[in-house]
Amino acid sequence: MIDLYTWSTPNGRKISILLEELEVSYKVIPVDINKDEHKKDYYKKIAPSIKIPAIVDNETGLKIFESGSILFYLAKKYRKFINKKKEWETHSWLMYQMSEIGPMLGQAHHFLYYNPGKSKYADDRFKKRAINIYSIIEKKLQNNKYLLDEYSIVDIAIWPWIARYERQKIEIDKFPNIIQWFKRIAQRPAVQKGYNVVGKKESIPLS
Ligand SMILES: N[C@@H](CCC(=O)N[C@@H](CS)C(=O)NCC(=O)O)C(=O)O
Repeated sequence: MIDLYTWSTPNGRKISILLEELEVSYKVIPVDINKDEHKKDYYKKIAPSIKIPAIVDNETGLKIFESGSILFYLAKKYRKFINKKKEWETHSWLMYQMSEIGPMLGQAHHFLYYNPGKSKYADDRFKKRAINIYSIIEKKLQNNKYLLDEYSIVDIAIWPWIARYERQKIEIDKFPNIIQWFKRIAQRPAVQKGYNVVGKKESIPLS
């Protein structure tokens, strides 16, 4: 049994989607970041980063934080959603998601959606970075159903961030490959289930 500490955010959803895909039994422990529940002492012992998501694997006793690390751990443990022949390409794309896609699109949410007009410099910077990210993904999906041939943890890591394209002020019609890929993944029952395991129910866009 896996304990999943999470909230209804793109990083949190990555893990509940993968756990649903793996059909592993898991328990959701809500950590409402809007109420600072991630700052409680008990949680800092699980995630010293003081961020969601985190897991505790009760089988091994391991505590794991950072969503990319959790995705790798679970995919390796259950030998699914990671193509052995493409393990290092999986690493590269996952690192790109963790170091660029998540942080930059997160900043886009802060400036373009929650605080538009507060800083023209930041608005311009993060809009440009967001468009750049979408252009890279769009190109990677040219003639490909999934980012690495087969559906993998790379799709699972990126997809919940694309679900927030409206907050990032992205004109999604300019990215037809992304739309097709997004809809393809949105149809998966595990994705639909894993999208709403905690917090207020949200509908999946574009579906
Ligand atoms: N790199 C981390 C980022 C985690 C992260 O930023 N989590 C956000 C929610 S998506 C959070 O806990 N925010 C609360 C805070 O920063 O105080 C990961 O991918 O796990």
